[in-house]
Amino acid sequence: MTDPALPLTSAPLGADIPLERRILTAIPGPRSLALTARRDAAVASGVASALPVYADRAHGGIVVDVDGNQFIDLGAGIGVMTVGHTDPAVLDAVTTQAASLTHAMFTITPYEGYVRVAELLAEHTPGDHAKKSMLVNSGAEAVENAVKIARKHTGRSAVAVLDHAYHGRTNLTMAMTFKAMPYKAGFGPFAPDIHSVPGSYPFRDGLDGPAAAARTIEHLERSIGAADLACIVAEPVQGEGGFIVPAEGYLVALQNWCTENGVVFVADEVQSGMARTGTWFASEHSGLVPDLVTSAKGIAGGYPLGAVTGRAEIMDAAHPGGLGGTFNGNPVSTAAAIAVFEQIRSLDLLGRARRIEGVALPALRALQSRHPIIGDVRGIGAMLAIELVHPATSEPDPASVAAIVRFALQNGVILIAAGTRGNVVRLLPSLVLTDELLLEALDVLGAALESLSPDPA
Ligand code: PLZ
Repeated sequence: MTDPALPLTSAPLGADIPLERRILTAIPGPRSLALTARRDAAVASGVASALPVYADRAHGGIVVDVDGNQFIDLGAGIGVMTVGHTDPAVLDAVTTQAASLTHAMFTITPYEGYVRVAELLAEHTPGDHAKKSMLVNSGAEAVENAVKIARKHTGRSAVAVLDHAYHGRTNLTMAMTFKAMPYKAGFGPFAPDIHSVPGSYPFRDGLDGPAAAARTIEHLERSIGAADLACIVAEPVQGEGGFIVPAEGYLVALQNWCTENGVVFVADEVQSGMARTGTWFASEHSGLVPDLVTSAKGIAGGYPLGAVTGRAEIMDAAHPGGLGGTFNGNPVSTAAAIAVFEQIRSLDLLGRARRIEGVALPALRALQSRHPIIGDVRGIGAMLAIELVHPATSEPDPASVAAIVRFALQNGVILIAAGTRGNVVRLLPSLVLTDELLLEALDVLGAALESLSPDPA
């Protein structure tokens, strides 16, 4: 018997979507509400969703829900759909690949796509030293493997991470992630020998790069000791933590200390990498040349893929057979990634990311001049954010962020929150989002700010 839940006709394609904002029903609409009821009975409640609408299809920078409402997508599935939803070149690559080889297991019978992605990563990650890569399924798995490799290379076990970091939800990466609720609470015990140290958060700590680095290094030397430290893992722009851009000179000072002390510097570029900030990797903005780089999210146009790329002599520290995994570097995902590299180049998406900054940053600053609730405007390329505060005290204001996200959705814009205090609104659209749609979405953000009741503080 046919499953009654399956549609009888094939769904309309993403490419048929008119690229416009359109609200047809109450938000959430009736079909989303019906799915919520089914979901509540069948899906574990630990898997919560930020927004109450169910996605049906998408194209470019537009997502259509199951009720036919169309949203300008400023979240891009948390920075994954860098090349845009249902990009034709990615679609072509994965359909061709799926019809010829979907799985072989690279550690049994290898295939070219994996090798090609490793070559492309060597070419596009910072630095012109000899590099090698391994491929995985997710960002967390990339971080796990970077730590494995750094430990094997150094023969040391301690790992340092920065306050406000996000590195994943596996046991090791939970230990490396700063925020307890919702990521860690009740899920311990956590992997040992992980140490969180203060980083650089210019809006909150007021320190310049050298001063913030000196503070970090003081903690490293005093509470861990360089001789026991395998690696420091740092996001060049902190993502979940609130799109925090470290002060100028901070990352390079930290890396210099690592080099002097035989500590591996791992840049976690899962969120900031692959063209998001207007360079291939965000490390480039500060002249940082990490020993190892992790990537995932935007690397494969929505297909699961992650990678660790780095200095050949460090990557080769792991013995043959020491790295792997069943689905790692799946042929369909690698085909998608090869198409993504090509699209970033041929559509000049690095230029588009810089253009998005050029359009959005002044608009956000103009909003800040009208709304003292915006304590800080920051970001690079298409990784931009506003931090909301109670103006009198600069204390975080997560309630206003939640209200803005709700208002935006009602008005056809997908926005997502960030920040370890939940008081940051982040913009990380697809790089193919047009200027017109971006400005339209920013107008909705402006209206959302207008709709807030005046701050009593
Ligand atoms: N490192 C820097 O941003 C993923 C997670 C959202 P995975 N960030 C979004 C959520 O609620 O799960 C992320 C990241 C950085 C690592 C990761 C982990 O990547 O692909 O989610 O495992």
